[in-house]
Amino acid sequence: MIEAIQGDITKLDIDAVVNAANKTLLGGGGVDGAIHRAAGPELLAACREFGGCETGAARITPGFRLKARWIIHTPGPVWRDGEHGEPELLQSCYRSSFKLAREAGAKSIAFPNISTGVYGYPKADAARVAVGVMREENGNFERIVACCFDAENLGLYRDLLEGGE
Ligand code: AR6
Repeated sequence: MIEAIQGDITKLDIDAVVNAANKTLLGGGGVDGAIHRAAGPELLAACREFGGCETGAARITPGFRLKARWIIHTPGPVWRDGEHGEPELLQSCYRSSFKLAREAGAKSIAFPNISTGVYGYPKADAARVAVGVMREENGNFERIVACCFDAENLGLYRDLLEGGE
């Protein structure tokens, strides 16, 4: 099942949470900062080992102090005008994250609306990309969660999920 909820992704009781990271994987603001604070300093140490990550790719670490068993880190595209491969890169973030989750054996996974904060991707367009890939993967997971920090995002995801769009 795919569901949209409103809440803090760091608090979820779920197998895997996805982090909207940057290419250094060394933390930052937004959901990335919240995940690093909640998971503890071991997360930064684990992320250093990767030596960074390309936009649209993903890396997996343990969840450390989170309830989640795994954290999947994916740098989303910085929005310019939509003509610089942003939709394809964003789709690749979701596909790469789902692949790592499947390989790890995760049955439940939660995503923030990647790239729509600091990186400026229009929220409705990003949610449409997210839900498209979530539908492709729905059969491979027991639970896929769009974890929305704010009511605006919650409304966008609920409309997409209810509308069958
Ligand atoms: N739980 C769920 N969603 C959240 C949370 C949370 N605790 N906190 C924020 N969001 P952003 P980006 C939502 O800016 O645009 C960082 O500095 C937020 O409302 O976190 O991909 C990284 O290091 C928004 O909908 O990520 C990168 O440098 C969504 O998460 C850069 O920001 C994504 O917003 C990545 O920018």
